[in-house]
Amino acid sequence: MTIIVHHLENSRSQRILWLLEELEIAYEVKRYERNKATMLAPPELRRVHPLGKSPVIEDTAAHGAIGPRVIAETGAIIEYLVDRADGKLGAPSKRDDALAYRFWLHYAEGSLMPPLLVKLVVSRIPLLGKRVAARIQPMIDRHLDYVETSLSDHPWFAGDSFTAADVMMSFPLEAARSRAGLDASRPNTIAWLERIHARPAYQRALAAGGPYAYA
Ligand SMILES: N[C@@H](CCC(=O)N[C@@H](CS)C(=O)NCC(=O)O)C(=O)O
Repeated sequence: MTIIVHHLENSRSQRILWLLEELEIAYEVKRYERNKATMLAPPELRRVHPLGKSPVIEDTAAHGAIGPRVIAETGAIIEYLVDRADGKLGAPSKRDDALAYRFWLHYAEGSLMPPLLVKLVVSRIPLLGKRVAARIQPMIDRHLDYVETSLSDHPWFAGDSFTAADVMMSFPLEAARSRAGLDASRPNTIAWLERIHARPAYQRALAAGGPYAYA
């Protein structure tokens, strides 16, 4: 076992378990629970990486500055694992598909997650929260419309084949379905969610990671 995944319940790290299953790389899961009041990660995660966030992986077969190599940030972990698997599920060979692959890999955390997170955080503020959250929804809707159109002429984000870009896009779209109005009015995106959830590797990752609220 060379990869240890520091997996926070109901979080972005579910994607890493799924990718490891798709790539058939053996791994061990260290599961952490959120603080019930604040929803933050427990302090133990800071002992693995100073940011104390999830996902973080340790590759015990590779050495960093001190001890096993530690990698944080979902996109960086995904690229690391794809490289480690000799490019499996990485950028397609067709130029346009390769550019789309890179785009979605960055877009998931760089553009789509921020308004979803802001909405989640402000909606928890008593009184004004719901009104502020409503002002953010049009911004999210524009993203969801863009995603819906992008999935209208091919089944996967980087074209005709499933890639790690689909893994990267899973968490924001699962979160959007759960709390930001993604529903059957965007059928391409819902069909994509159903396709990813039907993948055997996705199901194995669920079993490995424990309860996950967004599947
Ligand atoms: N952009 C980072 C975000 C990491 C992040 O914020 N992770 C959340 C889980 S979804 C977390 O650890 N939250 C708990 C906390 O901030 O204490 C990534 O994709 O890895």
